[in-house]
Amino acid sequence: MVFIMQAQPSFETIKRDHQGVPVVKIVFWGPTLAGKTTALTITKVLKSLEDPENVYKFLKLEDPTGRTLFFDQGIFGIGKTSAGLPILKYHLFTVPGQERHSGQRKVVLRGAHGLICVVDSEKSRWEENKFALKEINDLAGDKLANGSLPYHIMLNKMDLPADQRISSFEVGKLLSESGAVASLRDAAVRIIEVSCLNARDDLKQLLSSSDRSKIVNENGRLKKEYRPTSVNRVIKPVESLVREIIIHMMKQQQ
Ligand SMILES: Nc1nc2c(ncn2[C@@H]2O[C@H](COP(=O)(O)OP(=O)(O)OP(=O)(O)O)[C@@H](O)[C@H]2O)c(=O)[nH]1
Ligand SMILES: [Mg+2]
Repeated sequence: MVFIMQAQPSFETIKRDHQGVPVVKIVFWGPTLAGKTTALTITKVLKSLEDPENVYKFLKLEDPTGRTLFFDQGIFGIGKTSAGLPILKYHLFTVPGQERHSGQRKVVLRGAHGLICVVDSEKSRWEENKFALKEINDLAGDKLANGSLPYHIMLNKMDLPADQRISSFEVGKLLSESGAVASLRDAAVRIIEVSCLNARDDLKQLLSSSDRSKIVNENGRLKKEYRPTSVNRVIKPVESLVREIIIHMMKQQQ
């Protein structure tokens, strides 16, 4: 009898910070103006409302037109050990989407454990989306298809009128044709439709809510059930990736 050993995809090693807390790196990828910085900012605002002690760093580096220069970053934690440290930290980065910044994107991508590809649903941005997806596919090699670099696709700007938007199906087709996913079905489960604009507006409305005592707990933290749905959709890919990376981590330790 012949046994065929299947090679385990090699997952990026997880480093620990100076206090021994494991830190995972997640990168927001995508063309300029797709909404990467906006998505990171929403994550930061939500985390500051729900779990402020677990917000460690937030930094944006923009040019005068608001486009990212080099990268933005935020470091957030999960839970708390008896020593008062988080169980895990996740370090989020955005790449600068303008095509001329390809060198910086490569540097930012190095060592990533997870990826969120932000796709601009505006029809006129199809070529820019294609360029960004092709670039990540070329850089990541077979890591996307073999699961060693888990990823999600955030199809942003769903607030635009339907006739001005590309559909999830078209993005899925592009993904499966590029070889990043095994099939259209695989692509479909990785795509989430969001509107960072709606999420931002809903957060603003929540913050101006006249009855704050109802939405916060005894420590003044926003109760999870009051997370607006639009915001939940923006946060979901990060939360799913963190879960997937933890599972990888545990498998590797076995
Ligand atoms: N209509 C609409 N506009 C959005 C949405 N999300 C972001 N924007 C706008 O799109 C523009 C670009 O957003 P950014 O988050 O700065 O884009 P980026 O992907 O970080 O761009 P680079 O830093 O150049 O790579 C801003 O004017 C945002 O307000 C959305 O869901 N809908
Ligand atoms: Mg940006």
